Amino acid sequence: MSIKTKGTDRSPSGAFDLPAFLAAATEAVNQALDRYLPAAKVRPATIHRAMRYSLFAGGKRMRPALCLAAAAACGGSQADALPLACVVECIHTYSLIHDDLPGMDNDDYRRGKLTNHKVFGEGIAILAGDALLTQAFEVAAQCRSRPRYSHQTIILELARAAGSLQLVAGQVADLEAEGKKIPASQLRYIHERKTSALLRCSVRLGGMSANCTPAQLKALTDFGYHVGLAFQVIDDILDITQTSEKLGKTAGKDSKAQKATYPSIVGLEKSRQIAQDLTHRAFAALKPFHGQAVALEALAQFLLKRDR
Ligand code: GRG
Repeated sequence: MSIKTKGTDRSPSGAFDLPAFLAAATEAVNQALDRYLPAAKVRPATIHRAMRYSLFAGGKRMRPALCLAAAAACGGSQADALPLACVVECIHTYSLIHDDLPGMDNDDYRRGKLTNHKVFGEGIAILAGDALLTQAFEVAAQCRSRPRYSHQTIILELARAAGSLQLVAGQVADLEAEGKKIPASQLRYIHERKTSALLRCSVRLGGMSANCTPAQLKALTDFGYHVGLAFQVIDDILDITQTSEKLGKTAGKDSKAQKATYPSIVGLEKSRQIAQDLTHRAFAALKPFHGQAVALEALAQFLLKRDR
């Protein structure tokens, strides 16, 4: 069955119905994640409860939605994209659990709830992150390979996005930049890795699940890169313009931790302009889809306007 981005996903006015798409994607992803993860009672129950606690804490599921939307743009099926949508959410959740640890950002709240280590203790939180990262590769190894994309290609894609040259590199550079004045080029380096790498990987994996052409993969890569950068600029803006209640995590943490952000370097207005420009570049990347990438377009617009 192909992913609906036409028909029932059209609102009565004929525009793409993003809320309906997001609700259906979230429901499908939550059900699939529930199937992939060991049940909370499975021994050792503590680790499975901790993994599930953060995974089902109410994240926005943007990476899975991007993965499913990319598959739809390439004419793929939900059944083929869903495992990879779950994989990117497992890696994302692992990174949040570890980011919140006392040795990293030391945060008490995430996704509107106490952070994993506050509930389960530091040791179990570290292990819950480790187990979610490993779970991601277990699920990826069982997904359906496609003529152009073998399991090896898919697993390499994930390992590179999550490894010490991308996601981990971003976190290292972020930690090392704390309390320092860094140039905008270094901030871009951090954002490319800590945020954009996994978003770009999400859309690329969606495309791969649909056996996309090399030209489509290139377009998705360009789209994911720019949406990923915009996502982080918006995240920095929200950190200073929204409340902790709205964000579900401690607001104002960046300036408190003397973190370099776009607003701190170029100001709020210029940051908004940068986020808009990056989103326009993301739209431009979708040209080769000739209007077939409606869900990706709607998601990029939604991410630019998001308030949490
Ligand atoms: C620990 C290896 C390692 C990496 C951590 C994810 C991360 C890197 C740090 C968390 C802080 C941060 C600002 C990361 C950038 C990505 C980002 C904005 C994450 C929040 O993503 P959302 O808003 O969160 O999609 P939900 O909870 O909705 O899934």
